[in-house]
Amino acid sequence: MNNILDGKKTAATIKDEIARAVEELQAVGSKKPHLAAILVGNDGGSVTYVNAKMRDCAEVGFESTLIHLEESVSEDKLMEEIKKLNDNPDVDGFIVQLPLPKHINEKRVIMAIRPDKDVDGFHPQNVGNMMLNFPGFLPATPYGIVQLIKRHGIETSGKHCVVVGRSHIVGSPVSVLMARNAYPGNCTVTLCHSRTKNLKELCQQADILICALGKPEFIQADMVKEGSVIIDVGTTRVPDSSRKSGFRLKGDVDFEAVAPKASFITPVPGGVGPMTRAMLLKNTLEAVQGKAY
Ligand code: L34
Repeated sequence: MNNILDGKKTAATIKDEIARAVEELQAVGSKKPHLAAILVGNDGGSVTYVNAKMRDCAEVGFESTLIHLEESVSEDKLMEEIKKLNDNPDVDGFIVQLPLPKHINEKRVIMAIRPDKDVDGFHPQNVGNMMLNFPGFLPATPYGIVQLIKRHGIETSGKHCVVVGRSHIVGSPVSVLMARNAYPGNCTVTLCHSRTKNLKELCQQADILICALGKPEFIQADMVKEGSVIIDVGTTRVPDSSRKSGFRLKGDVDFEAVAPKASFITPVPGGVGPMTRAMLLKNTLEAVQGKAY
């Protein structure tokens, strides 16, 4: 099929660009960009994603540091680690992988990260900058989605973009980016969530449908418009005894049924996930280049 939005390939191109920028930085005597990640506990998905992020760093010539804390770590101890990274001039950017264990106040954690090192773009200062179209860090998944659209030359101006899911890390910010007076952007955006009454009808009206709700195969063929662009953010692990791992990843979209109707569609895996990781690297490079702050 030639309507695949290949996130893996696009992410590889972006990583090549970043690797070249790192070489240029080093040629003028700058140090390597340095990304740190704090991982709390052993959630299967989180461990996989953070390890992949650390591998990505090596691939593009970044330095990386993984701080792995036990599930039972106290909030104060986590805050101490954040303070150390805030104060460490060698660290250009860092993330605290979510979700966090229930006993930790996520809001307090996000508020503690220095906005100019917040390469996840989760701090209210970066969220506000995004809303106002000021320089700052864009959250990696929404940033990856708009890059995927841009690098495939997909028209967005005047289109109806329907976003399903209003999370702080995907649905809400991507709805802002798609509505901005920019390219990609200039969409009429409808943000749908669990209380939306006529979800199916709204999805059927979408020129661009972005699904980020985490329910495997929620979007069926009869919910999408012929010729629409389908962006699937879901990566849910479902049991699969035929796999060595015992599971496989499923998106929010029934790919087999929906793909024939779509002008473009992202696969899972190999769609938005790799783009998320590439844009984290991009933000870290931008932190070094002083583009955001
Ligand atoms: N702080 N927490 C923070 N920042 C983030 O940007 C994230 N996110 C989400 C969860 N929590 C976070 C991620 O990193 C989701 N996410 C993420 C990152 C990478 C991938 C998926 C989700 C990814 O690489 N997916 C691959 C498959 C990986 C696998 O084999 O499991 C894919 O092809 O979709």
